[in-house]
Amino acid sequence: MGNKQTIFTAQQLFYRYRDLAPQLVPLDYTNHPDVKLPYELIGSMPELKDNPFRQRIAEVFSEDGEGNMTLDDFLDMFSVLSEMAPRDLKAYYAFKIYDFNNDDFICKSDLEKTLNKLTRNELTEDEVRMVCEKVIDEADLDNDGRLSLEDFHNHLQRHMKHVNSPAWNTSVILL
Ligand SMILES: [Ca+2]
Ligand SMILES: [Ca+2]
Repeated sequence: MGNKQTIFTAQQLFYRYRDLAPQLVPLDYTNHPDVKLPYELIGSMPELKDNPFRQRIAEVFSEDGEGNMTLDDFLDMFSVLSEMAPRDLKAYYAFKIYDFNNDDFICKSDLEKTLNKLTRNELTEDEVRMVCEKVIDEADLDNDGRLSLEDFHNHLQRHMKHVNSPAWNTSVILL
């Protein structure tokens, strides 16, 4: 994600949603049809297909938590992925995406999974462990060994000066 993201109107997004499965999605939404598109279709979209977090992104934005998306889920996801979305909102969702076990904290195992995905498994186990320890060491302000949303937020704030670097865009916030 990041960098150049086209901004879509809600109507354009509706048609993109519908084009994924025209046989499932009616043109008329006035009666709020109970439609969900399976993750396989969502994850294959050009915006997501190369993103190592595509499944997590879809899970976080889907009401069922499994990546199957209603039109509303889909619109929410694109509004956060849009380059117009406020950075705080992106940070909030990045936190949720990294929180693999959904317990509202990024613990060491969440961070290891995050790092493995960010680096596409190019680091050794020891390297991953070292980086995770360093991040927790730096960011865990209340010393409970895991990152709350607040810890995460403060950590990002302190790195804001690098905000325009490509590394920041692709790694700290992947949305
Ligand atoms: Ca967690
Ligand atoms: Ca903490």
